[in-house]
Amino acid sequence: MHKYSKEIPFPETKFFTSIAKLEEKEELDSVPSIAFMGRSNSGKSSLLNALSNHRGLAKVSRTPGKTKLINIFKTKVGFNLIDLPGFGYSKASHKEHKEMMKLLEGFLNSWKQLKILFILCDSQRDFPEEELSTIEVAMEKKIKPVVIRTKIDKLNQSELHKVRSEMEGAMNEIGVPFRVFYLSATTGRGVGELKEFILETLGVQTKVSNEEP
Ligand SMILES: Nc1nc2c(ncn2[C@@H]2O[C@H](COP(=O)(O)OP(=O)(O)OP(=O)(O)O)[C@@H](O)[C@H]2O)c(=O)[nH]1
Ligand SMILES: [Mg+2]
Repeated sequence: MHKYSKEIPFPETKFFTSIAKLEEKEELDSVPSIAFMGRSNSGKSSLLNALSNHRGLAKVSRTPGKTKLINIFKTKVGFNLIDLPGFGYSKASHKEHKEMMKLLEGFLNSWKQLKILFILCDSQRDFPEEELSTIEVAMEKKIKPVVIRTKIDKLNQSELHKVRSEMEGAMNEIGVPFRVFYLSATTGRGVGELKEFILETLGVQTKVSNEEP
């Protein structure tokens, strides 16, 4: 049984490996995993760093399109975190975009033990229709889709309210509720709640007891 205390940093994450093609995944997909998907610059790498209390773990960049590989990080409590390449950045050619979307689609279709798909979206941007479709695809594949609206430190109360309404609208549109988190990797707001959600969903024990097993 894995044990984890909220007081220690989130599952002491370490970089494990990168793959450029799904053919390279070998047995990697047999480990329970959670993945972070979203447009380039939506804050995937920053969130990974915030979750693991490790600033330099995943590369953060002002230049969109920094993460081009599927980067896999290992936690000490039996599951992997996956930083997926961002898509939709302006400098990407049509061909590059198509290749990236194919890779992401293939990932959803083939990654065996994907437990949660986090779909990140910058709170200052509108939630795209394509992301709505991704939520539906994940649901069909019995992968739990969870939306994360990032960078809320940049919003005032009324703007945050608008983002919440937008997500309620999105749920009405697809007719099925899904979980949404509103957070900031910069201030840490909402990150603790997300950590607890991940550990709970993956069935990792969150309190260390003094009793012998
Ligand atoms: N203010 C603010 N900025 C953030 C936050 N999270 C990320 N950023 C900034 O947004 C930019 C992009 O962040 P990344 O984490 O590299 O984004 P990404 O989704 O991994 O991008 P790609 O690797 O290109 O797909 C960086 O300049 C970050 O510093 C946040 O919570 N608040
Ligand atoms: Mg990145």
